[in-house]
Amino acid sequence: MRIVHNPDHHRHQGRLEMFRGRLVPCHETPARVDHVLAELGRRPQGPVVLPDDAGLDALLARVHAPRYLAFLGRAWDDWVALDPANAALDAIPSVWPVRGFRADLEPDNFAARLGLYSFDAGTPLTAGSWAAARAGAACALTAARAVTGGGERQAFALTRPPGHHAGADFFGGYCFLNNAAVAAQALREAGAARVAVLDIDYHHGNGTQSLFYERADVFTASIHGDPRTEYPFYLGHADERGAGPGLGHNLNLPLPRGTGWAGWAAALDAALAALGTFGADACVVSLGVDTYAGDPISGFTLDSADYTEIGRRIAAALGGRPCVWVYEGGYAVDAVGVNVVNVLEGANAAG
Ligand code: OKS
Ligand code: ZN
Repeated sequence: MRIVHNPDHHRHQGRLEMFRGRLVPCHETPARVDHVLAELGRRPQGPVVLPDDAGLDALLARVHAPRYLAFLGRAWDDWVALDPANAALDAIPSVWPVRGFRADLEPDNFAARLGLYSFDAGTPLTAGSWAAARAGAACALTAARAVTGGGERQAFALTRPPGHHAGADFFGGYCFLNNAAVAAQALREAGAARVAVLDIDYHHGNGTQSLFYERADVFTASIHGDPRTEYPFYLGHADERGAGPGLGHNLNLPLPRGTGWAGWAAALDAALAALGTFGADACVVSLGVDTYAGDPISGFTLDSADYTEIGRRIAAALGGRPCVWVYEGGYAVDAVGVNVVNVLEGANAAG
């Protein structure tokens, strides 16, 4: 398995996120990737390579709205232009257009634009966020190329910030660019007629779901904490099955907070059966390890050994078809290295 490491991930380093009336230290830290890389040094799973961004900007424009990409590319400079003192602060939105407001017009005011293109106050935008996120999308693209003519069956995009909450024109949930969607689109354009995205992060992949909701060529499945009680709250219910040509091509498997291995593994088997029925030619896995019992912001109770079995089951179900693994959440920093590499080890053994 080829590992594509984002060398610019540390350039995104948010300081504080809004949580229940307080600004608290960000959970989504550079250590999350550093610990996985360190564990890969101890238990190598394949060559570690750097991303290649050839063709990336055109591909990004087929996943995200061009005006959103333009906004992200200059957001930091616009933030500092508001007030030079802002250079010492992260940009955090505090106003949003909800139902009935105009979303077609881009406000001249930067704070208003920041709200137009986001859905929470937990995702600080920093001086290096765009560089880190763009290099992360390049990792996803490079991983997709590795499994489509690049001589590998599996590849892992080892990157942060994560991506699965980011939609066509919005950031949130620590995500700016949807790396899994970039990989899925790249697999499609490399010739895979039917691509599946399997999201096993604790949180519903609302961005990924919305990007492919009306498409018949990309099947999306997500196993996650029930949005009635869990972030991102406003999407991820079982009755969301796709629309138009995509009807029947989205599967949500929400599980109650507290779910352990037995319940979670049954959902995984159901998702893998649905992928088989769909007839995916290639797969992208949004690999969050915030399903771990020790995760500070999540509510499932998987243990480290379970992750090996997850990798094994997914790779076995794919039967050698190309698979791109993309790092999403996971905040028990002392355990994320072991848990992620356990998945990759299980996948390598079965794939
Ligand atoms: C409120 C808490 C936000 C939770 C974000 C979850 C990010 C994640 N500030 N998504 O997969 O891990
Ligand atoms: Zn998550």
